[in-house]
Amino acid sequence: MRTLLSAAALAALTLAAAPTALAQDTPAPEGARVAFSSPAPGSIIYGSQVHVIMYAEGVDIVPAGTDEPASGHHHLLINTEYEEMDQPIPADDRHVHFGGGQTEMIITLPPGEHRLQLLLGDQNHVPHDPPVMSDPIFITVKRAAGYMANGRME
Ligand SMILES: [Cu+2]
Repeated sequence: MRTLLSAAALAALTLAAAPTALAQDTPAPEGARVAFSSPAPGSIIYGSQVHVIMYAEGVDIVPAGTDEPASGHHHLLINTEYEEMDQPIPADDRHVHFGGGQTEMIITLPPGEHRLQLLLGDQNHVPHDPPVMSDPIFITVKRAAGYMANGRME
């Protein structure tokens, strides 16, 4: 019985310690923030190419995998919201990683209204704690004048 109790006590201790031991949250640098320099909120963009320029202050923008305090890399959320802030940000059409430490990129979007948001990730692509993210912006992409659905110019 004594052994059982000890095992239980040990398990309780291990469980209590687990959240701290497993958490890989990188603390957000003091005063860090990210924002869109481009496009401007409410922009109407003709064509399909959107020039995204990502602003950051209070944090160094570095390539993914860089183990450096107060640093991170940009992620662009396209028409999605990310809520699993203790998990690595997935990489797909809606979660674009700028793992090279880029601060601007031309992306291609289909016609329509799009929600864009920036979310900083640490060296392991996990959001900081608390997350460093921009306000969402909404832009509208329209076909360039003269561009026909069949791909031919008028
Ligand atoms: Cu990433």
